Formats: sequence, C-alpha cells, structure tokens
Amino acid sequence: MEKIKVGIVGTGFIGPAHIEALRRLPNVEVAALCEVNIELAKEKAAQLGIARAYVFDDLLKQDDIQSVHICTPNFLHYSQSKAALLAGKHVVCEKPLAKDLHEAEELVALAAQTGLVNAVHFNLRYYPLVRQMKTMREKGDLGDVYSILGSYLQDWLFYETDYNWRLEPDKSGDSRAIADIGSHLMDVIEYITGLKTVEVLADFNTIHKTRKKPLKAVETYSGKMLKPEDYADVPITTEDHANVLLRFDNGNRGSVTVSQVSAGRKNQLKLEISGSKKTFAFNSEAPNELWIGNRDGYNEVLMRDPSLAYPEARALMSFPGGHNEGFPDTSKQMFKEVYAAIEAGKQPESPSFPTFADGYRELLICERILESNRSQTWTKV
Ligand code: SOE
Repeated sequence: MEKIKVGIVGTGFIGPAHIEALRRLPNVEVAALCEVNIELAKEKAAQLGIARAYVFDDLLKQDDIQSVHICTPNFLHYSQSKAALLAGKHVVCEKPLAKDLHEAEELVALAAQTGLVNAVHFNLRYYPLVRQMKTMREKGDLGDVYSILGSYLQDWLFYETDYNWRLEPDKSGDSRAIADIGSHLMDVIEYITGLKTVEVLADFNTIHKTRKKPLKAVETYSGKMLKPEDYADVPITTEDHANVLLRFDNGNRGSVTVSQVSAGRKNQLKLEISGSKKTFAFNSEAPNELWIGNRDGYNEVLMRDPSLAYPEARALMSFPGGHNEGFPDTSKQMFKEVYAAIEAGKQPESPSFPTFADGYRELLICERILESNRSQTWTKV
C-alpha cells in the first residue's frame, strides 16, 4: 500500500503532537516538515526523525506531499491554509482557523471550490466518552437538554513571568483564553448536544495587566534561572479569565468559565450537561470515566470500555477498558477519520470530523463573546 505523504508546518507544542498521532496510522507517512528558516527546519527534522526539511514555499512545491498540517501561531493559519489549498494539498489546520470571520469565510469557500479535504483540529471531540455522550443524546438517553455548565482551566500562564506568543494580539488575536481554550469548550458543547448557541453575555478579566517578557530566548523550563534584568514589562490586553452566560436554540441556558491562571489546573475541561432524563459529567483530566446522574436510581460511572459503549464511541477506542487512553489518542482518532477521506481523495458530503465550516462557526461564537464583553450586553450569535 502506498502511504499518504504528509508535511508538517510548525514544530512548537502541537506540531510534534500531530506527528506522533500521524505515526500511529497505518496509511500515513510523515515525510517532511517546515520551519521559518531552513537551519531550524533541518534541526527539528533531525530531532523528530523526519527525512525532509523545507521552508514553507518549498514544502508546497513537493508534488508527492498530499496533505499539510498547519501547526503555526494563529496569525499564520489563514495565509498558510490558503496557499496549501491553492497548491492542491489537503489541509488539517489548528484552531482558530483564521484571525477573523472574513478570512475564515474565504477559506471555507476556497476549500469547497477545490473539493480538497479540510479539517480543523478540534481533537477534544475525539475522547471516546465525548462521542458516547453525543450518541446517547442522539438516541434519546439524555432527553431534552435543560442546562449546560462548562469550564476549561489551565495554569501555564499563572505567574506574571509566564510568557508566550499567545499573549501578543498580533500573533494570537484579540482574545486569548476564550480563543485558545473557550473555543474547544464551545465546539464540544454544540457537538455533544446538537444545540446552537444563539446569544452570549460575557465578562472578561485580565489578572496580570502587565507581564514580564524575557528579553532572551528561553529554553523550556530554564525560565526559573532568569534574573529581574532579563525581563521587560509589557502591558497585556487579552483575558486571563472569562465567564460567559449562554442561551441555546431550544430556549434553555448554560454558562462557561475559562481561565489560564488557575493554579493546579493543568489542562482541565469539565462539562455537566443536564437533560430531562439524566445528567452527564465529564472531566478531560479523567477522560476514561463518565458520570451519569439519575433522579430515581443509583448514579452510575461508565468506564471507557469497548464492550460497554455504543458502536459510534467504540470506533474511537483502540484499547480495552482499564488500559487508559487520553489526550494523544484524541488526535490519532481524529486523523484516522480525516485520512480515510484523504485516501478517498475528497471532502465527504457529511464529514464525521470537524471541518473549516466548524472552524468558522467557532470563530463566529468567539467573536460574539468578545463583542459582548466590550459592550457588556447580551449579543446574538
Ligand atoms: C494551550 O493553551 C493549549 O495548547 C491549546 O492551544 C490547546 O488547544 C489545548 O489542547 C491545550 O492547551
């Protein structure tokens, strides 16, 4: 079998996560990567065991590369996805798809014109028990959705000395916590419940109004060695923490909280979805268990086990119960579906995976959340 050759664009935190997931698929070969300059590209290719290294334009000239993964900072997603589609490559893009709605709209239209496979990496949909909640809701096990409570908490920006490109709006966009992690939450809520978010009321807070930016390049973990004179004070305009009230198209309500300054919460997405028959509670830091609440009987804990789940969720499980699966497995399961489409050569009519259109939808909701925070009023999506 001829493997599908893939090129990876960007090698920060998430590029290597894509590489690892792709390497676990039988029909895919991670053939090349690119970086901002050829020296860095060669260094990263050697570190990651990838044969070929390029700068972006040269990667797109390689006829044997059929698909590219855009894993660069947010401000590059639009131009690189567009160039890749125009070069005839299938594209898997990191979220957010673009920096604004116009760009995203253009990408959705261009992708449709080309017929090429297009996907946005909303990998959290691929926790098997997230698919199980969606399937249970579709089969009527949850009943009507009464209310939704969601949170996504992290602590990697807890200290004022924590610094990253995501704090700079020209690279990351005008919103940070909402765009970075609220986007996953908003996507997964609509994915599981099938509801549309129709109105939002947001309230943002920037805890560290000034942060200390290291004046020299900091290798991971070596930041602790820096002295006061190694930093510059920079003003911060994006949110560390946000609360958002939500109204859904079934008339019912929800709320979400996101924070990147919650000590001890490393990367925790939590959901509590209450329906007319049951409540689901899910925590991404313990993703092999789903709590199911009942009014008239015992509460239950469903362990992720292929023999206990609906076939739709079982399809996302590679290991038996008790052999825990987690974050890295979500991308593998998503790419399995994406590369089945790439093998078939075109975007399916109703893709099972998140597409550029879903990327547009997420940007739209986040844009309205930002508008609502600015005006401090309810804002329609
Ligand atoms: C950083 O906040 C980040 O890497 C996000 O960008 C990811 O989408 C999330 O999965 C983990 O945290």
